[in-house]
Amino acid sequence: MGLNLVQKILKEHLVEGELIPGKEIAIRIDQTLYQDATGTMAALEFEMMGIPRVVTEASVIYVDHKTIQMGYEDKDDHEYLRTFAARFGCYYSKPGNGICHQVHLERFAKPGRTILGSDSHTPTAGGIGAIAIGAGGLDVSAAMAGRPFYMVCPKVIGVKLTGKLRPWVSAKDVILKMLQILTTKGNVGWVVEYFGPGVKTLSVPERATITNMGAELGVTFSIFPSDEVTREFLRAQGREEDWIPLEADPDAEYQKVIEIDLSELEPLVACPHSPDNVVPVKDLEGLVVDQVCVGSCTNSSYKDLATFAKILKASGRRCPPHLDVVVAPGSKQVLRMIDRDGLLDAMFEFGIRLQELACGFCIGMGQAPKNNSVSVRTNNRNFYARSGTETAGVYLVSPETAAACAIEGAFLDPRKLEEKYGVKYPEVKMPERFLIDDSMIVPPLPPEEAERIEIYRGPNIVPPPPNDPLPQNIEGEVTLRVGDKITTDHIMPAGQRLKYRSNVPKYAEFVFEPVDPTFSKRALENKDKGIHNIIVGRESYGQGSSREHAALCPMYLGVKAVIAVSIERIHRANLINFGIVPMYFVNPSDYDKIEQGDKVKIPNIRKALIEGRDQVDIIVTKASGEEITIPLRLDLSDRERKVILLGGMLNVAKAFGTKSFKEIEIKE
Ligand code: MIC
Ligand code: SF4
Repeated sequence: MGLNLVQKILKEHLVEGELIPGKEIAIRIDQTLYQDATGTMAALEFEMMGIPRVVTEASVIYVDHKTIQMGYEDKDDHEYLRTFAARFGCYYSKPGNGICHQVHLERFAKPGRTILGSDSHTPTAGGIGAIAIGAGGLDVSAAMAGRPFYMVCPKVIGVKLTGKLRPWVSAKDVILKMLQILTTKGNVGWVVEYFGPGVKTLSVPERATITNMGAELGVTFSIFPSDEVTREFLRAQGREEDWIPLEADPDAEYQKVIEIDLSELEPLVACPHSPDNVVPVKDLEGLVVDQVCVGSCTNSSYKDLATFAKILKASGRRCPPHLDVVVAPGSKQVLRMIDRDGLLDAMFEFGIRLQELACGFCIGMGQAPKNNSVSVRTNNRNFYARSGTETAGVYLVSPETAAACAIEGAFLDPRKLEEKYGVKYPEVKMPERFLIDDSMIVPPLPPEEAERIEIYRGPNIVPPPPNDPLPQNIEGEVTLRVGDKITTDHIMPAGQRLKYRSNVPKYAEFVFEPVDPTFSKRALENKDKGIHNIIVGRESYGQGSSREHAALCPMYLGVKAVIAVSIERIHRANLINFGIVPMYFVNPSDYDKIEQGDKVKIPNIRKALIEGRDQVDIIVTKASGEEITIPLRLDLSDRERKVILLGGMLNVAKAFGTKSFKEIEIKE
């Protein structure tokens, strides 16, 4: 039997284990990326590992999230990262150079490589034929130090693309269709591989839009073949030598196959507050729009912005008075090219507000919409409160639909633009040569010079707090009980709070702020009294971002276990990395038996982990005094059990350096 593309690249990089879906494997990592919001903590963790220099082909640090700089904290963090990069042999992409995933695709990603990034949208680079995975900062730091990355050998969904997108329908609609089919729940342990005749009709940035939002499906990564289209993209980026052809064998097999006929798709929109809440744009026509935001790592390529700008220009209209149209190009390359082509001016003529080349509105850094408003955006997440305004609804669309909404001031199916405003669909060709300017990417220093660099540490740089090994018994209370699809934006809000990413005690004050602002204080009080905190969730707990702070800050507050029906992949790995036990209901209906405030005892949890047990019983005491026993599944690999027993990955690194897990023995 032939191999699919995923199997081929994994096989090349396999360090431990066998390629059997569901079994834990370890793979070698070629490239890594940090961004500034997760990178400061990850870099501090790297420093604790005591490695003199990164060992990867390329490790890049991007400053793109914390660029508003209200107060000294953000710039202090940038300076820490800049000097860290110089000291340890990383590339440093300066603030203003662009969004990590867009720039990485343009300048670093290569087909056939493995890329690990401390950001959940790292799979964007799957558009170029790389296996690109989002992970917690600690895992990325370990890869920079030469440790392999551990993951569950994935099951592969093959998505056969046929046909060709019709005018006004674009890559965003493909991934919104995928979200409609697969939803954001239940895809842990899967990856997506695109194949079929439709692939060649999509440019690399379009493919990258599709792999980018694979993160919203909850799959570990998504990947496209590397073909002539990939070669042309790399040639236009001046890096044809990075190209290799890569595709599945003709007789490759997939665990599941979905077929999408591109020519049958229509413009789609994801409604608040979940990226899988997808309906056709035509169903919302007439709904007044208050804000349109174009950009983010999903749709900020040259093609996206050129298409958007050309539509605005062709309409000959001006921005309606009630509407704000915000544009954040993805990289300096994109901005300079649309400027060169006169398209920036066309957008200004329409009446846009230009934002910095950064994540910005996507992560709630500025542009918070007004209360109870409708915000139409081309980014990838519309989670509750992420925009910075709890009462606003965010709708996720393509650049074409964003343009139609901007012109109309209300929802409009972009296919109606021709009839209503005389706008013909603009054909934007991929440039033969992109404008290449790497002057804002600082390359690594040679080792002799790097050793002399002193790392800058401002007062906001606080090393990660220590954790104790797992106690014999967990005894405490359900400090918080939440429902389905709790995202890491619920657990650890970004936006205004982002500046505390390198200061855990301070950031921990905001854990679960959008859900229950009293949580942090209550948890800390329990911790001071020796009462363990336990969180209970339902399905898809920990969706969304890779921010390890959603585990690290709860750890600091004394959270010892998270009990849920299902937990998303990156968050689960982060919990383990910080010594918190992820546990699952054997009977999902037992969720209903637990209430917030119930007392919980998990006797001999330490022993259970040492013995490698799969299931434990917990004793829940209700306010009435009634006691119930609930069975929970553990589902941990041997390696994961060791990490938790030792109190997290930092303790492992401190005590055992780069020793393999097989050599680590824990007796009691
Ligand atoms: C996001 O889109 O939520 C972020 C901000 O890029 C995060 C990383 C972070 O929280 O810093 C992600 O996607 O991993
Ligand atoms: Fe930045 Fe938004 Fe992309 Fe996250 S999803 S990396 S915040 S642009």
